[in-house]
Amino acid sequence: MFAKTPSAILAGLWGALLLLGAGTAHAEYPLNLMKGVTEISNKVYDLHMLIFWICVVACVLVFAVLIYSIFTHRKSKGAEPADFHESTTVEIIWTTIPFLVLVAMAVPATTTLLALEDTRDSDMSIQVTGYQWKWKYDYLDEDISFFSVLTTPREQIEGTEPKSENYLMEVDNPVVVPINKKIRFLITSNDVIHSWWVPDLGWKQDAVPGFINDAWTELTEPGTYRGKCAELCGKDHGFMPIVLIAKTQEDYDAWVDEQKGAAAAAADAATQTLTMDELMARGESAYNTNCAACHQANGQGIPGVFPAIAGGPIATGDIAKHIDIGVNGVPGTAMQAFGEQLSAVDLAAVITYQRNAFGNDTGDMVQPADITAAK
Ligand code: HEC
Ligand SMILES: [Cu+2]
Repeated sequence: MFAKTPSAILAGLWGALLLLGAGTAHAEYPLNLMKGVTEISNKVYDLHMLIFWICVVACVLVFAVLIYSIFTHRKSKGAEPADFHESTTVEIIWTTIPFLVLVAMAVPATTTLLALEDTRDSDMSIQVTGYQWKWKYDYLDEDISFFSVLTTPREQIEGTEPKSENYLMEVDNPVVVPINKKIRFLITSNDVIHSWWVPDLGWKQDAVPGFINDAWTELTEPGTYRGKCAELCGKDHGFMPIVLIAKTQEDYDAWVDEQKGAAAAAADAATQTLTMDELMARGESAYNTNCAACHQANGQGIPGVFPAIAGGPIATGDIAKHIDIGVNGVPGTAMQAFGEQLSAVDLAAVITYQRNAFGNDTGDMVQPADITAAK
């Protein structure tokens, strides 16, 4: 049906691409760098445009001279090549001009880079830690600390439900900051290399285990800014988005109070005794958010990589060992220490759930106090 020469195939592919391009809205795929919403991101954009136009001018000039020379001095017109060697004038010219162009580019580039890296005199600091596959935020001045996990339901990911507007770009606990404050981010990782990237801020920063990188931003407009992990960090790399919400100082203060209230309530809840139904309901949702990425929603795991919880020797065996793995993880494996990630209530519930779901029927209940004791 089709001519199978390489050029015909290439032409076909090119045609298909053009068709695709024509069929999709241009606004969704802007060709240029985005401007972002901060002073720095605009500086980065301006720098990018400046360098771009310098390149355009250089390109036009060089090709103009080249094409003109080839055309006017071609052999068929009887052009005689010059036969001089080592023209000092030419050498000086072709060294000086590029040198000046490079200096003209280096000055604004360095200025922008220095401004981008200057985290001094910040008003507040947030430590950002990458985990497989979620982010943790510690507000160093406020004693607030939480994990931020993807909330897109598995059904949407597996395609059995239509995808929502913020598909794979939504989390349970967004990182909240006040506007008109210089915020310093200290970025690191707990396991592998991740990268914290919110395009509207104009930068991304690697999160490297054992290192602390810093970066800063100052937002002027309240709003929601979304981003994602930008370093290939394993199986669920595409499933650890970032949601940054900028609020007015007043709203931010209210949010801080709310967070402190929630922390107190969690401490309170850790002393309660829950019923089996309560534990199972809470456990199911905690399992789907925190464990299903590896052990799978049906508890079957992925053979050879993530052990099955259904009928598993730990989940149906020694309860103390199960709690220990939940709290302390298995060092050196992808099984993290959830003791510091989940509240005592959630961890008690998730372990109860694992022992009584997927056909496991130990009938065991784990209470928050058991978790606190194991920590
Ligand atoms: C990032 C992937 C990952 C996530 C998320 C994860 N686990 Fe695991 N889990 C593992 C791996 C890998 C092992 C096997 C560790 C080993 O080599 O012993 C494991 C082992 C276990 C075991 C022992 C199973 C057995 O029979 O050996 C239990 C129990 C367990 N995990 C509970 C949990 C709970 C509870 C959660 C959620 C709060 C969770 N896991 C989330 C990767 C994960
Ligand atoms: Cu990552």
